[in-house]
Amino acid sequence: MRTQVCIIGGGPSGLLLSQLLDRAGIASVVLERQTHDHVLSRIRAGVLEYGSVAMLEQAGVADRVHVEGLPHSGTFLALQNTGFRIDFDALIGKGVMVYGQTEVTHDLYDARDAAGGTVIHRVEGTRPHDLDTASPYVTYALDGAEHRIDCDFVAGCDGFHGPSRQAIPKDVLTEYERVYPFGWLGVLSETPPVSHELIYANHPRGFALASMRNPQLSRYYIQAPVDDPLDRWTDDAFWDELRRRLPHDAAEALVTGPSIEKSIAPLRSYVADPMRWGRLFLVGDAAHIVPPTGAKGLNLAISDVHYLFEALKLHYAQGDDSGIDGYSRTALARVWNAIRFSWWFTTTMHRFPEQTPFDQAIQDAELRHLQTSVSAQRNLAENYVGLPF
Ligand code: FAS
Ligand code: PHB
Repeated sequence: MRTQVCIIGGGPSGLLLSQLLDRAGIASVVLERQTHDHVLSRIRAGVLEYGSVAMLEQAGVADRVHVEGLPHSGTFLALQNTGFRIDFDALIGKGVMVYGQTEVTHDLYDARDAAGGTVIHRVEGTRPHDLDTASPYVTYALDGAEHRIDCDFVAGCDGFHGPSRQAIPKDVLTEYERVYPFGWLGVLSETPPVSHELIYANHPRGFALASMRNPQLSRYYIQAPVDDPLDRWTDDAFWDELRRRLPHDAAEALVTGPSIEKSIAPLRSYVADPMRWGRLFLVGDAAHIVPPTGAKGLNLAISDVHYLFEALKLHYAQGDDSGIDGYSRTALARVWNAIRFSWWFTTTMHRFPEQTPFDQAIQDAELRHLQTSVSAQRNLAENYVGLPF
């Protein structure tokens, strides 16, 4: 088989890139390790930056976002059970859209199917080859048969554990990493959200987040030891701990119910540089990971797709490789802004095991400054809703 762009990974970044390329008349094939249903079973991100919504509009997959998505013009922060609001709209005239990654992926799959796009599921042993030549190719196995796809470019949209980043020579790649000494215990429940906007709570017992997916589906998180056995956290234990950490009015209003999903996710910051090697381009989690505190993971993947799509369009339409040659530098500049914000928000809102009374006093001062300073609130708002591409 031959195509112009071979995309490894059928998550949000791979599917979005394929959809955009298709609408620009550029052929692509998506290779996905899991089944269609497995990809759609993942419960992950919940907040879309305004730039991400614009990208979904550009891809022709934003109809449902504008019907079922929840536009948010602000968020709440809380310090020791007392909340205060950051008004994005008043501060910077922009907001975010609450719409689950699962739904984004659904919409992208529907669009690819409608366009007759090629997404090959259940592939095994996917590997890119000859990336430092003008004729790269990708091999994979499906149902025991070996296959090869010749292409012009390979997009590594295969997440943190995929093969693409591994294909970059170790002496070329620089890796930056910070692993946080805690995880997020997340619960999904068919209950009405406790607040019409998100609540990020800093508490002496640990961080908590009240989020949602729709008016009947709530998403909550509490900071927990990343190696905590999940069976330690009964639903009652989770709800009791969440109440202790939320602002008092939210704790009293909390509607609890059985969890329909419960999991603990580790937190890390990670960046791989460069994001391009020869004809290979790393996109999304294949190149970087952020702690979910700033709601940046999915949004960064979408901004990488924006830069790579524009670069490939320029190459095929005008034979101009300035976008391709500048992809890594341009994408990484925005990645590091999000890495910094996510790191700052994580260190400000969580309890660290070795935290001293001085560290605690600094967190309190940071949050009190946010509560009273318009410039501090504006800085948080412009980072949270998303910096321009
Ligand atoms: P993805 O990991 O989504 O997709 C990569 C795809 O490549 C997968 O479908 C995988 O099956 C496939 N693949 C892997 N290896 C392959 C191979 N060898 N061959 C073929 N295919 C292969 N972000 C937020 O903003 N907010 C959150 O709350 C949040 N919560 C998260 C919770 C968890 C548990 C995790 C893991 C991530 C979370 N994220 C969150 C980040 C997440 O949303 C990612 O940023 C987002 O999925 C990135 O999209 P992709 O880059 O497409 O990678
Ligand atoms: C979510 O709803 O899953 C969510 C929202 C905001 C975050 C992280 C996760 O910062």
